[in-house]
This record gives sequence, structure tokens and C-alpha cells, in this order.
Amino acid sequence: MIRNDWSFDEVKAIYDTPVLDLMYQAATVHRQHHDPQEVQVCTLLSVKTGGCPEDCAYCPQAARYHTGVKVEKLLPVQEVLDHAQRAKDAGSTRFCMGAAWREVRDNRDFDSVLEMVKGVNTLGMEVCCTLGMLTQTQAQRLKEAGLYAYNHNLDTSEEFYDDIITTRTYQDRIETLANVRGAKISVCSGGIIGMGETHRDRVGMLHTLATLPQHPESVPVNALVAVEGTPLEDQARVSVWEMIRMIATARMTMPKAMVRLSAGRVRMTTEEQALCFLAGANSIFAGDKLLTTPNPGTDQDQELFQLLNIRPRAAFKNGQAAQIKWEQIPSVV
Ligand code: SAM
Ligand code: DTB
Ligand code: SF4
Repeated sequence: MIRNDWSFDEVKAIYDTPVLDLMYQAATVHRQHHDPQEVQVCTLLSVKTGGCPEDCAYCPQAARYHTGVKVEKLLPVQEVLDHAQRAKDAGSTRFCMGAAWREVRDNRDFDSVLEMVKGVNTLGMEVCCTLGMLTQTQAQRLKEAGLYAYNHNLDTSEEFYDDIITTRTYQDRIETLANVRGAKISVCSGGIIGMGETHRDRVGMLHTLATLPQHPESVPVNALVAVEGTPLEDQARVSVWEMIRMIATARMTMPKAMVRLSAGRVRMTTEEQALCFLAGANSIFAGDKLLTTPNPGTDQDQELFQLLNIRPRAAFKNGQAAQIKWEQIPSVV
């Protein structure tokens, strides 16, 4: 039932299905593999903001664009752990720490991130990081510190990639994903729509993800947040039907993955978000900020959950890697 041999045309045929039929089919597959009343609540925190040397055309944190994002150094470990505790108290079961780095370097900042990972794991949350490119050894060190998942997005298709990022290659991304997988860390990888890509590019990205040797456990689908000062500042907002097509196609081709309705929720109505859940999304980012841009606040999401009779999913439910206990973690620094 789980296939890694999808052809491009098969994925395209799913994506091109009349939208109501596509939703119905995806909702059916969703119910075969997941409890449709459960949605995972994750919290993001930017632990190192701005000043990034890369040229990702969508990103407010790239140093070369003038977006008004203030450059900050790495947050202190305790501040991050306090934030994680508050996220847990508000119902989050996964905590993802983001850094505006091109890649991880073996320095004191990385040692501090390892301490953050240890600490968040101890809180009993699924701990995730998104820190840029990783070597096999760095992935291993993160795993030993208790890292549960690593986010590294393909962002778009291989063909469109060079129009968006020139400072690293698609192959670099695939290699980082392989390093994460090699360290037995859960893989989170998806992309962004609304950057000027074609439908073929969207299908191409999903096809690449769905034909990896093992599907990512988590697939974030982001709608571009067009930030003033970035090269994509004038991009038109994507329609909810396009998000639905992406979510449903991800759900049909990677049935077991958590499909995350990620950036862009702040501009969606309750009804639009409900359609995304129906199409197979079963995870969101909570809290009033993503990394640097706004997100619906906790109160709004609590209302959404009550209205739709959704409950937050417990941590570590896929059982593939249970929480690593503090005593089992070797010293990492
Ligand atoms: N620097 C690391 C990297 O690029 O892998 C980690 C942080 S980066 C901000 C994580 C992801 O956020 C990107 O791969 C991209 O998919 C998403 N992202 C960044 N800016 C965005 C925007 N304006 N709208 C939607 N998604 C965005
Ligand atoms: C992902 O796919 N989306 C999140 C998370 N992974 C790191 C990030 C969205 C960032 C949106 C722009 C910002 O807030 O800076
Ligand atoms: Fe840097 Fe990541 Fe933003 Fe690209 S997406 S500019 S690598 S922070």
C-alpha cells in the first residue's frame, strides 16, 4: 500500500483530479492511516534569527534582502527551554528550533543547540531542528542529544530550484536528507507554493518526496508568505484550492506521513482550514509567530479545534522512536 515507485505521470494524474473528487479520495486514504479527529500541534521558535548568507528568494532572514528582520545571535539555552515549556503547557507536542544558517558548523553555537535538544527532549516533547545543511557526523551528534526530527525542505522542483536559490544545490538538499535518515532521525521535508512555479513544478516536488527510498514522516506544505524586501514580495497569494491540491496529493502518495498545513494559515478562514484538514492535513504550527512572520494565536486555534471537534495528537505516537530518556543520553559537549 505504501509505494516509492510513483511515476511523475501518476502523481500528476492525482494532482489533476477534479478537486472535490481529489478531496474525497484523499480523505478516504487519510482515514485508512490516521485518526481524522487528531491534529498534531507543533511550535516553532527561531533560535538564531536573520543575517543568513544564503539567497533563498522567499526568505526574510537572508542578509542580502532588506526586510527589517533584526539580526540576533543564538538565544540562550534556558530561554529556549522556557519557551518550549510554555509551548508544552499550551498543548504542543512537538517543538521545532530554527536557525538562519546555511549549514551547521562544529562550534560553540552547535554545542548550545545540542543542549537545547537535550533539554526539550527531557520535557517529553518531540524535538525538531531546522539548521540548514548537515553532515553525517553532525546528524549523529543531534541524534545522540535526543533529536527526534529534522526539517529540511526541498522547497520546490529540481527544475525551478535555481530560480529560487543559487547558493546551494538541490543535490545538497537530498544529501542532507540522506544524512538525517542515516542517523535514524525522523525526516520532515516539504516545500512552498506561490513562488511563481508551475503546476508541473509542484507535482515534481511531491514526486521527488514520494520516491525517496523512505517517505518523510512529515511533509510541510507552506503557502508563500510574501515579505516586503524579498525578491518574491509581489507574488500573488495562492488560493486555498491550490493548498488543497498539494495536501491531498501528498496524502495520497505518502499515506502515512504527517502532512503539515504550515505557513499561510494566518490568511485562511476557519472554513478554508477545515477543507485542508479534510484533504488530509493533520498537523499545524501553533503560536502567534512562525519563525519571523505572524501565525494565528493559541486562542484562535483552540476555538478552531473546538469548532471542528479536533483534538491535539499525543507525542511520539508513531512509536518508531520513543522519547529518549535523560539518563540514556551520553554527554554531547
Ligand atoms: N536555514 C535553514 C534552511 O533553510 O534549511 C532553516 C530555516 S528556513 C527559514 C526553513 C524553511 O522555511 C525553508 O526551507 C522554507 O521552506 C520555509 N520558509 C522560509 N521563508 C518562508 C516564507 N516567506 N514563506 C513560506 N515558507 C518559508
Ligand atoms: C516549514 O516548512 N515551515 C516552517 C518550518 N518548516 C521551519 C517555517 C515557515 C517560515 C515562514 C516564514 C517566517 O516566519 O520567517
Ligand atoms: Fe537562510 Fe534558511 Fe532563509 Fe535560506 S531559508 S535564507 S538558508 S534562513
